[in-house]
Amino acid sequence: MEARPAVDDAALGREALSVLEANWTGAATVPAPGLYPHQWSWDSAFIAMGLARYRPDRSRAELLSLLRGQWATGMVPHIVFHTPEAYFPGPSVWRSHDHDAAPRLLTSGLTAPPLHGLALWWIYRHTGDADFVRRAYPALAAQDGYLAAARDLGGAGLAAIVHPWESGMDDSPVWDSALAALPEIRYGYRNVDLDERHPDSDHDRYVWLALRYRNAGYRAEYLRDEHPFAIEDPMFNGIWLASCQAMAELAPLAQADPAPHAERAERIRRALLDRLWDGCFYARDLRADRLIRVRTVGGFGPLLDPGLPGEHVSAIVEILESARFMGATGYPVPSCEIRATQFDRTRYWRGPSWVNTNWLLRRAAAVHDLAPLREQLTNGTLRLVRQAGFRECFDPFDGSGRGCRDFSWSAALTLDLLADTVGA
Ligand code: 2M8
Repeated sequence: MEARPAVDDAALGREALSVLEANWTGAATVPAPGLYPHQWSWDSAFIAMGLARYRPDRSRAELLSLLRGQWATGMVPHIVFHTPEAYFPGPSVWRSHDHDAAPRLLTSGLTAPPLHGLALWWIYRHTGDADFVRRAYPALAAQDGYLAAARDLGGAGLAAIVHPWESGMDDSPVWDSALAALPEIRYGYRNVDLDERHPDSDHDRYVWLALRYRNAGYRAEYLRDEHPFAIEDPMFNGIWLASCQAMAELAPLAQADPAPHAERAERIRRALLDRLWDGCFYARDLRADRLIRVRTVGGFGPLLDPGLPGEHVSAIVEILESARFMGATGYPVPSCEIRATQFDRTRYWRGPSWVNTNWLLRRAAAVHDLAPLREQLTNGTLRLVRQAGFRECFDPFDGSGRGCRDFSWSAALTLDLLADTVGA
């Protein structure tokens, strides 16, 4: 069922809820029927936040269901397979069941942006449910511990991603140079047949990287010493920082000490500024030991930090509002700088606008009291879904929908925007 453009906010809200109802499997919400038939990690965090004011029961269930896939190491996997539905790469590729630290549920072996601390805070803020905080807090503290212990591959306090899928922005041009440095692989695997996606050669490299990590037993030492892809990404770390701050506020409710969370947030901030800043935030390739100077929406991630110094806030907002990003497109926020040679308005994470990144930047605007920017992001995002429906992403110039339909985070975050607009 495609969500049709709605004529008023109440109808739009009902359509969003019906998309989420249709995508609920009984255990979790799938990102979209058909293309993504399992539970994805940061999708679930967005869905939980979007539902917090409408269906607090489902919001809590969404987060808990994802955490059932958490490994004993604290790692929250990027996919949890609740059903036998076909998807590539599925359980037979990841083989989580062969790993002692993995849970009984089948999962992938990679992680995803750690948005879940912020999601827990969001649920608490809108429901006041301290029991739920007490219940979910230990798992999220363990996730934080995992990132600090196993992913600080650069040794300065940032978490490194070890696969493009871990960024959530799979085809971003930021990964191009690191992928190009890998050997040429020809498996011929494909999970979807969409021209908007990566070329086959990239997809084969994705699979090759995942298999190398799996064959090394998902060991942290292997990641540190041998894995050929290790990148400090500003969006992943900006989200981690926001979750650490959220956990510092929640810790007392769980009779835990907030100080380690606050200290971690400060360490991430310092490392972001020391290692990724050069007029704006760039990702750092740890294997090539250099900044990757491609500006994408990922570079705005550290804006989620209320403690980001004012001069950095102004510099980033200027770029965001400039003709390089939302200043020139009709709709916020292109996923890649439109003047970059890699920009492509039709290709997944290489140009189109996404509801989740718009929502994160709107949150960042709220954190820094940037009311006009917040309003622009709210209105622009609502215009996109009103006109094109709950699509996976959108052409930033004409607002037409791209990727799959009935996409859960587009629906869920629309609900959140509507709740603020109409005061639900
Ligand atoms: C996309 O990622 C998956 C792999 O994990 C894919 O390309 O098949 C990304 O947009 C990611 O951010 C998202 O979590 C996932 C499910 O919506 O799809």
